[in-house]
Amino acid sequence: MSVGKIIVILGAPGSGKGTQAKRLQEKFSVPQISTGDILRAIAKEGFSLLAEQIRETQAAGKLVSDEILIQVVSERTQKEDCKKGFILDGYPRTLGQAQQLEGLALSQEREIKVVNVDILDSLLLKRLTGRRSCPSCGEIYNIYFKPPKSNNICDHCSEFLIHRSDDNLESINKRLQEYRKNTEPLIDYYKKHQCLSSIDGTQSPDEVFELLCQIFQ
Ligand code: B4P
Repeated sequence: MSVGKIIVILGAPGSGKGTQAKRLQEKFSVPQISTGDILRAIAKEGFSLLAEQIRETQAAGKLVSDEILIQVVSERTQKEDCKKGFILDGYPRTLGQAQQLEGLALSQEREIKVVNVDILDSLLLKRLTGRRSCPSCGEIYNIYFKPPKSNNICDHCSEFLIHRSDDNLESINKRLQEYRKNTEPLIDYYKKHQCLSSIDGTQSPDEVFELLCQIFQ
């Protein structure tokens, strides 16, 4: 990956953005910035109005406001570890966020490269309801496709795995609606800006990773 780039991973909830962004982070030694993870961390911090707002919004499967996201991303991308570039996992998700990202890229003199992970709706349900994650190391499992060796325990740090509060049928339907309305239009937006590649996300995690490496090396 050439120095200084901003990699954006677009895709429906459950398309595998987080799974792949974590692997890319290791391969290219640039940080994965998951806005979902950052928001969950703020929500866990305490009983502030902001934490409560985020907890409720995420659990309902709605999008957190652009104002909050713009602040979160600006702060995170100014950190020292972003100097060589970074991977945005789950950001932008609205046109307003995409426009803000352009301003950020311009001010940091960086190029934006976007990859869309394409997936069939029929696969999303099992991926999301089956997802479990480790609260300590962040490893993502799936009870159907990638179960941990020992039931509900992380293979790496022996922590109990978490089932996210938004990985239930009602929130998943809402998240898909939000995706269709706010995020899917970004595919055309980035096509027009000629910085978009698309890959088939229905394949195995190893095969999807191989496709991504071909794009970014
Ligand atoms: P996120 O945390 O970003 O989560 P996601 O989109 O649901 O999942 P992802 O696509 O990363 O799937 P994963 O790799 O885990 O967002 C959660 C919420 O945060 C949003 O609803 C919103 O409220 C808020 N939020 C975040 N960013 C925001 C923004 N910019 N603006 C406003 N609000 C924002 O994979 C899913 C499952 O599939 C896993 O179990 C995995 O093991 C499995 N899997 C992955 N790849 C596979 C493959 N190739 N084959 C089989 N299984 C696979």
